[in-house]
Amino acid sequence: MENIGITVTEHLLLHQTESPAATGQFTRLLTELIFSAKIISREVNKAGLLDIMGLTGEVNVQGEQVRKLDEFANRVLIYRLQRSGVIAALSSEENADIIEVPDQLPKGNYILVFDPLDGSANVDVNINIGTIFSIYRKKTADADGTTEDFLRYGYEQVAAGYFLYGTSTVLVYSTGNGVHGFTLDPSVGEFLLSHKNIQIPEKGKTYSINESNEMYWNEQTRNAVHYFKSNQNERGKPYRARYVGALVADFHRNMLEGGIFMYPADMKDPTKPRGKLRLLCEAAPLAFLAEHAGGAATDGYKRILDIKASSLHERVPLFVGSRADVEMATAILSKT
Ligand code: P6P
Repeated sequence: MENIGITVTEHLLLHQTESPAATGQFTRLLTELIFSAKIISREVNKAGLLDIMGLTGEVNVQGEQVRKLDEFANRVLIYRLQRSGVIAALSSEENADIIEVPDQLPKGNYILVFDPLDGSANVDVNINIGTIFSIYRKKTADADGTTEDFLRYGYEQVAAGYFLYGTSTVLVYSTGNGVHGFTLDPSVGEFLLSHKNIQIPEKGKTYSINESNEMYWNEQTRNAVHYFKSNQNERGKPYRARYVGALVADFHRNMLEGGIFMYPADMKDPTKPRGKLRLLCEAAPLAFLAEHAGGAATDGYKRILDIKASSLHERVPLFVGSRADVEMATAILSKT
């Protein structure tokens, strides 16, 4: 019989014994994330045809303009995951505080952090955007999750992943037992295994950074970026610069082809001295994936997964991707 593809549920069942996180509850959680992504993907793919592009006129907790698709994606994820029966509480990049599960709905032991639509400024110009998720087990005794349940070390994650809405819709996730990619087949409405056991090349060929921030970097950061502009990559050729403006898109390319994504600390906004990216809903889940694919992730000095969140929306510098490239950048950045 021709290969009709392996679904996410089938893949989880095949690996269930190997992944402590892949219990029935976890399968339920992932199923609701996948359902949410299918709904978001449908709207993203017709954003140009509906009055769903553009801004809502509101500003979120990050001080960022909220786009209609941001808000839509956030509502879908909150609604679906609150009804999954396996969640104790949620935290969204769009919401200042944690989101509880209403008492009339069944609760579970998982804690979920997500960025509903990362890079959403790209929607209006038809460039890739993504959803990032990070999963912990509740550690407090109450049935309801508390903020304390979210202030965790990245290494405590039981799973992490992202959906990338682009030329196709892709799911990449790990429960700590390899990193696996699935591509949505719209004709059957299923994510089918397309990238089994992703291994990020030890040394990449691409560096990704917003170089317009150079005037705001310190000297070590300039030196680290200069390294990638003036040295050869793993193929003995100059590194190439690629920057989409959507973290998930840049990260996904570097995961498959090798490379380093950098968002250093900068003094562009004195209120954000540790840079723009968020630890809990961006850096920690992508660091989890990078490491389980053989890559690395630091804040320029220490392993991202060894950082304990001190607040829900804590920001952190991020250097993530091919291990040799991240180690080189970190060595240069750590020089005093
Ligand atoms: P800048 C999108 O807002 C985001 O959080 C990431 O997806 C992206 O990599 C980064 O910010 C882009 O930031 O400052 O380069 O526009």
